Amino acid sequence: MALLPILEFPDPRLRTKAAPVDPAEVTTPGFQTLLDDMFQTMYDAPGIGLAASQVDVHKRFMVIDISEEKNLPQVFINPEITAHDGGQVYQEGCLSVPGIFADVTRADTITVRYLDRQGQSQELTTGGLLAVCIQHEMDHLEGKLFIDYLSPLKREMVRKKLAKQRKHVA
Ligand code: GNR
Ligand code: NI
Repeated sequence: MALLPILEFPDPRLRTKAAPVDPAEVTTPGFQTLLDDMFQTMYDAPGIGLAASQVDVHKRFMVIDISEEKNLPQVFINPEITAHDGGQVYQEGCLSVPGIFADVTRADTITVRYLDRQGQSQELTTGGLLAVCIQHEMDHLEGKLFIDYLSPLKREMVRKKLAKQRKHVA
């Protein structure tokens, strides 16, 4: 297994629209190893989700584990939201926008169709944090970041804060 480098804003590669995964690829050793590497990278970070786009793989899938014990890994391949209801506000963060947290409004309940890591078609209706996380990861697959929902003024504050953080690291 391997830790993968996570792309950080404003890397233009985070703006790539990801292409569908060929279902025949899902069960190949190469794809299964990539899933394991993404889980290891996500747990190490630590984070509750990781989209392939964040590790410079521009295909439509992500790994998620919102459990306390970090023992409920979930894989969503070629996800499609087929229904959504209501709204919820959650303070989001992103491994690609480190140190920044902001409220984002998203659907409260979603139904998502996807392939699991065995390549089997699944449908899940869920709410709360898992629904937030799925929507956040699906945005990555479209090249979208949670800070895109902020007002121009707040986004400018984020850009300055990140530039300052980087200056201190450098
Ligand atoms: O680790 C993460 N936490 C989080 C918190 C609130 C809303 C979304 C997330 S996803 C984030 C990991 C990440 O950047 N996934 O793309
Ligand atoms: Ni993110």
